[in-house]
Amino acid sequence: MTGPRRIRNPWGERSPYARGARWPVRVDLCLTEGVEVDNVDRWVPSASVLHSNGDAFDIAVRGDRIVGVRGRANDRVNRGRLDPKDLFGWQANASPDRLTTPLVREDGQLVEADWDTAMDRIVGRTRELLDGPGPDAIGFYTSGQLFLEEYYTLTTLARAGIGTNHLDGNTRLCTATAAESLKQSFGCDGQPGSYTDIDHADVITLYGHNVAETQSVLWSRILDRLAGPQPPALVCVDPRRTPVAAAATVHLAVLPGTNVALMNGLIHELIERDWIDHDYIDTYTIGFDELAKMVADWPAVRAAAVCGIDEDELRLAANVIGTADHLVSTVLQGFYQAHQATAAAVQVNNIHLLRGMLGRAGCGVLQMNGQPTAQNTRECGADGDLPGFRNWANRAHLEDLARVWNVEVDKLDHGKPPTDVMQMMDLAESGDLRMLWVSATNPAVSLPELARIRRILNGENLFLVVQDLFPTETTELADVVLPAAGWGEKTGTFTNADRTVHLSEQAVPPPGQARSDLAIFLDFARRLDLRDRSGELLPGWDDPAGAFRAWQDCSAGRPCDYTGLDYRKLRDQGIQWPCNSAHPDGAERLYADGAFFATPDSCETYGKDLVTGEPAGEAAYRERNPHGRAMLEPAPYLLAPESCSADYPLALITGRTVYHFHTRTKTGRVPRLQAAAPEVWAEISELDAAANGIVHGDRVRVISPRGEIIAAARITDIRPGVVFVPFHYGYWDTSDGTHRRAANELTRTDWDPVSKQPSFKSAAVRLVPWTG
Ligand SMILES: Nc1nc2c(c(=O)[nH]1)N[C@H]1C(S)=C(S)[C@@H](COP(=O)(O)OP(=O)(O)OC[C@H]3O[C@@H](n4cnc5c(=O)[nH]c(N)nc54)[C@H](O)[C@@H]3O)O[C@H]1N2
Ligand SMILES: Nc1nc2c(c(=O)[nH]1)N[C@H]1C(S)=C(S)[C@@H](COP(=O)(O)OP(=O)(O)OC[C@H]3O[C@@H](n4cnc5c(=O)[nH]c(N)nc54)[C@H](O)[C@@H]3O)O[C@H]1N2
Ligand SMILES: [Mo]
Repeated sequence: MTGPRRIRNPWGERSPYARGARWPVRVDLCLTEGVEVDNVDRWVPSASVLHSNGDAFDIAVRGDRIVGVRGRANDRVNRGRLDPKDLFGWQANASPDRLTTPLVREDGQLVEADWDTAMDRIVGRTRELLDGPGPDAIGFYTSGQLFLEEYYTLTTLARAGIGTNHLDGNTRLCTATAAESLKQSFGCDGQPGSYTDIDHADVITLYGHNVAETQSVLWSRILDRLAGPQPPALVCVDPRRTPVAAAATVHLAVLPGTNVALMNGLIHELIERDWIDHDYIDTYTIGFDELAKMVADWPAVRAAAVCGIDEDELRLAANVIGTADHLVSTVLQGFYQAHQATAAAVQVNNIHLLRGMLGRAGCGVLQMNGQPTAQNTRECGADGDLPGFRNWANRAHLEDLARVWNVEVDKLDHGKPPTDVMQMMDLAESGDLRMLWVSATNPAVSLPELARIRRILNGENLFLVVQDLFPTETTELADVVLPAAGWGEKTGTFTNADRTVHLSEQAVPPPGQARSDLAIFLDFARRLDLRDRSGELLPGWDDPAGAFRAWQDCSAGRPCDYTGLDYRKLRDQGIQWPCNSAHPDGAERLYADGAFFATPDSCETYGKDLVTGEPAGEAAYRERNPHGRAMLEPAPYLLAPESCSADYPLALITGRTVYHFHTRTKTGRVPRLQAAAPEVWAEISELDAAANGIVHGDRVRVISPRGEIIAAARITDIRPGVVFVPFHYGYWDTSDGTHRRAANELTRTDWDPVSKQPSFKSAAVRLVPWTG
């Protein structure tokens, strides 16, 4: 077994390579004690579901058991490498406390039941609500962790079958801003760049992205470039000294919530120093004058003062970015989970448009995803979007979708955008939403302001269905719990952050009576007898391959065109969409030709106001962007809504460690990973520790206006004034139910008005030594 070495060194050995060369292969392997490569029964193709990188590997199987994993040497994403979660995460599958039978609530207790009983309760309640208040009383809250086939099935049954507008994914918490920023700038979702851009870049800029811990194989790629000839310069924007910051040429440790001020300062410098590509701007974009006008007020001195950084450092970063030949930028939660999330992320796109750094090798923007299958939630319309990046406000797009599903268009047309999960929580709170079906997400830990979320999910008038692998804080609140088959126990496809599609095949049977999410959704649709306009079953498929084919039809001619893919091709290697007759082997980059999916007839959105989130409407868009160019969009900097005060003097930010995935339902059950980070902690600066009488290792109370947690103090070189708490730790495994460890006890019910993504990285807190 690749042992504890990789716990201590998550990135493994270096394989240096030169600019423009091919990233060398390094095959990582982890097998159970006593198992060798040559006594494995079979290897089953798959990829990681513990982040968005899409690391490809084969699952080692002996008998009916998963006994390890081996990275795929030929895959474009990882070239054989695996990160610690990839290496050990599969061990959670065999955990003894998997959910193996459905549970239903009887006299206040969850008790074991058979599938008929559980499904009859759900179908009974659905019928009752459809006959009464109608489809708007029913909501679905899904994930970024199911498979494409499952999302497309859920979308079909929810939107075309039941006809509700209330379907969203936890992608709302994760990559809603990635999607929204791409829509705002390029007219449509779809990652412009490719991971191979890393191989060619001379500058890599990471905005609020701790890639070293969150897509660590991608960081290995960057480390290997740094170790080779002609290494790239790195610019890191993060209040903490992350491993990325430590390796960076320039580290801008901005105050939380000041990203837009920083971006305006950087763009000011680029324009003032004329580090911009006038031809590109004239030919391919609109909006330059407005942007130039906005940033005119943001000289480095002002931006640096707002961000709490050194003016010369900001200038240096602008110089590095402005003089780059091949610029790659990545953006993630430090930008997305803030009050001006979309506004800030759009400025990164602006830099690439201003510098003409798009659609060429080494010139890519990666508005990153986080979850392994978040891209598919968005593509399939299992979030607040419509399948195939269709525009909810464009009647022709709705008609086209109605044709695909063979239903009446009015069933799909709600005259407003699909409901986001924060709005669903409001609707449940007000009593309008009466049934919520949660699949593959743990909102009782991951949504902001948990005291409120618990109250809502516990509400007497809300019928809560939860479909998971394990008992969780959320299943505890459910009326019906459905045991699901997980990764390795079912077949399906999923797409990573650079549009690479992988196939994950069933390796072993699920435990007990657990069933795949696909089978559960289809069972529900059949029991409800959902039908299309011709009286045919809806969804009209019975298995993953059928769902995939139906999705291919839905994606045909759309930007995310899957028509050229099939399971057989994907068994060999990951392939990037679009994959169709024009691109039979997939497409490395989008927008190579400056042709954006932004014409009024093709765009996914008519755009929103970056301050208010107000949709612009079709007429305004047609007038503004008749030829479908990329859009340079300015944004004013706004103060974060909860600023520090005498009572709450510190800024709280939250995030991740390399060893855990989210609410730890998997990684908490993997001994090596759990041992590496067993308890919640709070990172604080030496200055703040001293001011509060705290020593490294002390237990401290972290208190916000909404709640408090107790965490072990870690004194780090985080910038003074800021506290970081990982959000992984819920309360299900603490003996005392009142002992709260979840960062979201502290966070606020607030979101970016454009993407509706909650601002998990902005709250004010105080620290008090714990004496209990
Ligand atoms: N190990 C591990 N990997 C994961 C996951 C996991 O749970 N564990 N989850 C996956 C998922 S779903 C996601 S979304 C990604 C997330 O991946 P990342 O976005 O890289 O992770 P985070 O730790 O949430 O946040 C990134 C950084 O934002 C910084 N930050 C906080 N506030 C601000 C701010 O105001 N401005 C700026 N510029 N930076 C700020 C934080 O200090 C933090 O280092 O990771 C994926 N990969
Ligand atoms: N404070 C704070 N809060 C945050 C964040 C932050 O940075 N700070 N980040 C946000 C982000 S980016 C994200 S992505 C969310 C993540 O938040 P969640 O989605 O709530 O976290 P997970 O623990 O991944 O929950 C997924 C659940 O699905 C189950 N599951 C896994 N695979 C399957 C499957 O195949 N079928 C079924 N039915 N169930 C399955 C798992 O057991 C687990 O219970 O948290 C968000 N919340
Ligand atoms: Mo995420």
